[in-house]
Amino acid sequence: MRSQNRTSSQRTRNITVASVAVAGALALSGCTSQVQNGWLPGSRDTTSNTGMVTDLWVNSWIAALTVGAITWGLILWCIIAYRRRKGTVGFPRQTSYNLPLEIFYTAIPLFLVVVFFYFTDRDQRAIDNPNANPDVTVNVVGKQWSWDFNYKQGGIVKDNVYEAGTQTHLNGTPVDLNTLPTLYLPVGKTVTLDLTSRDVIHSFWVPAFLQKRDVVPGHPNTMYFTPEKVGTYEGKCAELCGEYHSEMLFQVKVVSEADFQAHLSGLPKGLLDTTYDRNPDLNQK
Ligand SMILES: [Cu+2]
Repeated sequence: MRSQNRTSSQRTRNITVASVAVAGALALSGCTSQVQNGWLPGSRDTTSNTGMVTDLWVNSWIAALTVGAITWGLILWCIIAYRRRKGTVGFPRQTSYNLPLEIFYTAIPLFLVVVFFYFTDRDQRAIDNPNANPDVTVNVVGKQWSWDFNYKQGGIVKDNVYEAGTQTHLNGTPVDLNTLPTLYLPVGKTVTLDLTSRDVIHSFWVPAFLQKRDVVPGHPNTMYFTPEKVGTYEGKCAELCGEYHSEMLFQVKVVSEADFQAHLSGLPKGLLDTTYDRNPDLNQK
């Protein structure tokens, strides 16, 4: 009896040491910004929405891992505490129906789903809340296989101007970033993107902005945010849209308002409207 107690207390000590080591390692790794960011691209102040999206992502993982750790712990405990011991014969005591346990494993997952839903819905509403008077409105047009950017007059944009993107050609050598269609946005200004397509379904995706939205012919979509960090960000089409889908690359440059105005003044006047659409359904007259 005595020796058994000693081994079990030793085991408890070993488990305690191991848990402290694991918790310590986790706490230390928590210091890096990459971990705090949940391994998401960009940083939490890239746009007005990235902080919110990062928090939702990281906190969901913390909740999921906490539940996971408790579940794994209970599974291990059952395996060890109720293992078959030497000299046991026959089946263990058979039980069926345990009402408290059944209520527990129905109520807890339901509670989890409700909590996840609440926070997701709250953040989604905030992110999709339209800008009342956006400083900049750009009609981003997806087309096989590039993008057009129509800067619409209004807010701080003085004239209708456009940039017509041409397809990137991936041939095994590094892409010349300077030739990519580039969407310029002024830092700290509210931006509304009207997303439309000339042909098939595309998807506007700037990974660092943590927002992605489908670009659907005949169904305009919208994206709202305020870029908060000057920089150059990679973008791509995220919806398989045909043979050269992977060449549908673009850049977003977040610049000062002066640089933004300087860029706009160098662009051709007018808008590239639906004249250039080639949606087979819409073209049939
Ligand atoms: Cu596409």
